[in-house]
Amino acid sequence: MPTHFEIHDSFISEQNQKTNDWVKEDYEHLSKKLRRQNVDIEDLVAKAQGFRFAIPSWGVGTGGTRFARFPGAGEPRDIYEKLEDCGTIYKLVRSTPSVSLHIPWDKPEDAGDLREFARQRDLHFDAMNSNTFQDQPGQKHSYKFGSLTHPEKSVREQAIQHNIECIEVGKALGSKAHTVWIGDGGNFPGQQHFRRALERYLESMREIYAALPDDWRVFIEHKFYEPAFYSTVINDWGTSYYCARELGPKAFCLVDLGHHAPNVNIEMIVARLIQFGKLAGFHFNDSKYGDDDLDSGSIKPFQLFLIFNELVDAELNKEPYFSPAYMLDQSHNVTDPIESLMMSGVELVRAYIQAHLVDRQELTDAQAKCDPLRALATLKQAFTTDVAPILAAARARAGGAIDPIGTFRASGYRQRKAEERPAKMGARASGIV
Ligand code: RM4
Ligand code: MN
Ligand code: MN
Repeated sequence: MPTHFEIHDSFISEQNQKTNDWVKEDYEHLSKKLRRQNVDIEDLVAKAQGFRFAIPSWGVGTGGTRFARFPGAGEPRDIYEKLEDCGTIYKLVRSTPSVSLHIPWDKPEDAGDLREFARQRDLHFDAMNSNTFQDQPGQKHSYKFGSLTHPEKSVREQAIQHNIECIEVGKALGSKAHTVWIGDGGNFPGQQHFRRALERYLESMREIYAALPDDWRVFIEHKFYEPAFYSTVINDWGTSYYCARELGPKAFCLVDLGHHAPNVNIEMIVARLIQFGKLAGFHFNDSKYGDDDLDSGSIKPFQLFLIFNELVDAELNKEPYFSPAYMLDQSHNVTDPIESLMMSGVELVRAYIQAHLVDRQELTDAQAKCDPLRALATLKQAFTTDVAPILAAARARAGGAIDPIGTFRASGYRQRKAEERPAKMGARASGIV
């Protein structure tokens, strides 16, 4: 068995020594500042350490666009190497103990073996993801004109069986949720009968729902367009909510940030789903124009904060059925995926902690007294507080890196992986293409 390069805990703590003193200084300063606001910084460190989110197996491979993919040296070639990279991310940031698998992209040959491999890296498996938006070699029926909503029963049946198979694989891996995103829709007016297509979706989903174990949830992921450019069957949160209600108590609505038209008020959608007890969780990413799958917090950090403001408000209010599953769903086309995922993850925790800094009493008063500027100022005060020392302390105390990207680069991990992982002839491209 060849040895695989790993970043050791001792290397991380050595690297941390370089900046430890500054972090301490900044931490003390922030601690004093927060005390004036009656906030105990230690509570926030604990909150930051408790925030957990999953890495998608497809996110550690280099992504691409419709035009090209530019693979990076040393990228993972199979699910075991992907888990190695996920383990590395977890070591450095300490907030990503789970991995979400896309089937069949990362279908394990031996689920028990993969589960053990993950366990050795302190990882476990988050939601499963089915794929009926492309055809696989040897597949009997094509999804060219749809899957769960296809007019022909045999095609729908094949797509249903695929989803049930995902649940079976997930059971063996210890997963507890299944995410269904379909690309079904039409490119031409008249191509589909809108109501009948949705009826067929529900009929198919009822069969998938029936295959869920008692302690599982199913997540419906909506998306307003792409790959269908005229109409999409599960196009918005309203449709998703309707379906989740029709299906039953184990069905919830998943929000992928990139799946909305530009300028849509996503935080309000989040609030609605919380209020209706149907928020499944998130696929975090950022976007400028469409499903760009850019890094979280890179384009609209204030929007990310406002979403977390709703989440923290629900957390503090102990809203019923509020148990969101968090995941990054991004495509890294021009960066090292490990670096992007770490930086994006830090942005999630940052928004979460900043949202905890919102003076809720002040906000409620401002709302009651119809004072919009005071309300906005209350939010802005939290959003403009630099919480970086809290995030660094949370990571470092858990054994992670003060500077995850600097430490990753200094370790030479990617170069070592480039030696260990020479390109396989005929290997399938990883990442979203
Ligand atoms: C879709 C959607 C799904 C993801 C695929 C790869 O746009 O976001 O969640 O599984 O892309
Ligand atoms: Mn997604
Ligand atoms: Mn997407």
